[in-house]
Order: sequence, then C-alpha cells, then structure tokens
Amino acid sequence: MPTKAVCVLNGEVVKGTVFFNQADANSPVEVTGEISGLGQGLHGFHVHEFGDNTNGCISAGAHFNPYNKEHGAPEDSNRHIGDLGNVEAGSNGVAKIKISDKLISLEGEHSIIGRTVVVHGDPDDLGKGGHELSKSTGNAGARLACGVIGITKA
Ligand SMILES: [Cu+2]
Ligand SMILES: [Zn+2]
Repeated sequence: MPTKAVCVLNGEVVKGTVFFNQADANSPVEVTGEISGLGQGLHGFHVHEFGDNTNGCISAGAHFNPYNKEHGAPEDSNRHIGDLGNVEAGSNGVAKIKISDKLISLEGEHSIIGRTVVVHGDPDDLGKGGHELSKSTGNAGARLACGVIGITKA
C-alpha cells in the first residue's frame, strides 16, 4: 500500500510544500514540491532528526542519522539517512523539487514521518568541501525554513 506524507515549510521569507510518496516499503521515496523565497542557486535540503520546532528550526536537531554515518551526498553509501543533497532555486527564487531517494522511507523503524525537513541558506558541500562542518552538516549554513513531515491521505 502506498504511503504519502507532506511537509509545509514555513520560514520568515522562505515557504514551501514538499510531498513524499512511496509505493511500498522497499520502493524509493519520490520527493516533489516547490520552495519559494530562496536566493538563486543551491540550498542544502535535509531531513533532521526531531519533529520539534518549539525553538524554531534549531529544535529539529541534527541530520537524521540512526546508523552513525558521516554526512554525504544522496548517492553515497556513507551518508546520513536525512541527506537529500541540494535544491536549486532559479532567479525567481523558486526551487522545484524532484528527487527519488532509496534510503529514506515512510515506513518501518527509520521512517522519516514525524521528523523535520530543513532548507538551508547555503549549498550543501556533500561532505567534500574540506570545511570542519563538511562531514557533519555539509556546511549548509542557516536554517531558512522547516516543517514537520506528516501523514496525508493516501
Ligand atoms: Cu539541514
Ligand atoms: Zn547529513
């Protein structure tokens, strides 16, 4: 049975809606949607551990990483489950999201439902930037907007 989830990103300027769709527990998750209010270019895009926004996006904690791996690119085997790479905004500040990811799941022990999507101010260097934060956060900078991933109608 397919599982669907949605996340409304709500920042001061940055807003967006992200949809998650998984045909069954062993299928990749299709991530689609749109984010507006961004600066042109790449912006780190992750699932963070906690569905807690009590103190804004900071309360969402670190990247979702139940296997204690290093930060990486979506195609890397050594990556956090939450590492979805970057979204890219055009000159109009809008990023269209179209990601298919084999590691995140909407079912099972490591489901991302109830966790937080964060979009960042800077590009995620995918662990390869040589910065002291590259292997933990991709040095993606400020948290511009976030929202909790919730179950939606199938
Ligand atoms: Cu992040
Ligand atoms: Zn990460």
